[in-house]
Amino acid sequence: AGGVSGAPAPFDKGGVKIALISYISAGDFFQAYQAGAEAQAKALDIDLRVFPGRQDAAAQREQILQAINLGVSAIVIDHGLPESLGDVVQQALDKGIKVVAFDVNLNNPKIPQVEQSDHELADLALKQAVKDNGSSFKAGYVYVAGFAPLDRRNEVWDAFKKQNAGVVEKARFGNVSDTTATSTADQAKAALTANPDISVIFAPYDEFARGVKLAATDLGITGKLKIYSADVSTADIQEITEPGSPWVATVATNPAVVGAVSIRAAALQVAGQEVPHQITVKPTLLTQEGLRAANVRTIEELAKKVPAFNTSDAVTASWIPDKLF
Ligand code: SR1
Repeated sequence: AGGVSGAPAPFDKGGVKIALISYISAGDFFQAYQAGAEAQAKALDIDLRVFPGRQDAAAQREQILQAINLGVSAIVIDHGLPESLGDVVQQALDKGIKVVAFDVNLNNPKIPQVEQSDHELADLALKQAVKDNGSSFKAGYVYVAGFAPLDRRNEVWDAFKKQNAGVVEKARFGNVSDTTATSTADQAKAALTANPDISVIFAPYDEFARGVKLAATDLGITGKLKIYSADVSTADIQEITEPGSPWVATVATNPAVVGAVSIRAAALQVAGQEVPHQITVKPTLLTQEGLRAANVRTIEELAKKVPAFNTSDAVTASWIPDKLF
């Protein structure tokens, strides 16, 4: 470990131990988030300890205790169930360990909260749905309560339905597990078969959208369905832009940038510097039409066409390298 030239202690020497503890690791979003965190950690010569998520609240608690015992200087908690984390997170804080929360509401003034502006994300997706379909349609909605980003997007969906009396939610389903897309596909198949008049699906998580697309393909109804989602990955871009795809728009940040921002928030706190309580990475609307017209096939190509996609000015400092991707 050589440290970062010009950085404050302890980053001038390097080798600062930080833990990244995830609730979910499967899926493109979470893999890219982790890759971004690793890239930012490498640039700061941080010894990043990654604890993989298994959708298991008890395992995540255990991992936080392990990180405390390892003597880490900071812990980044990526998703999770707040009710099972409060006491172990307090143990970390009591030991002087800095904590950052991404997409899990730990409701503690000492813990900066990172999010993707989920209200704006859902609002952009639903505005696009109205632009494409008008303000009267029969909808399917994919939602699982208890995940902070999905709950925030759900607030926008509830308000949207109140403001658009012609939008009727005919079916609600969803599953978050290590097989989210395929389990959601099974549920979507049942919902779409029972409600053949559904023409729009709001699926604000890319694994949900992938599941609905799978179901629509199996049922042979891709021509009469439009899917609006959150998140983006290279695999998603391919699914959105392929001929005849019902997945017509998504609203997304670059998850690697969100991972990098989370590590920067931890590093700044360890260096004794100010970090805002609410840290937001803004999402961008990506339509099928726009992606096809720009001939974008990968996340890298997207970042070249939309430079804002590859960087965030959230929680930066002159001593933190942030040209990572
Ligand atoms: C189960 S929560 C899934 C969401 O977490 C992140 O906020 C991603 O945007 C994803 O949609």
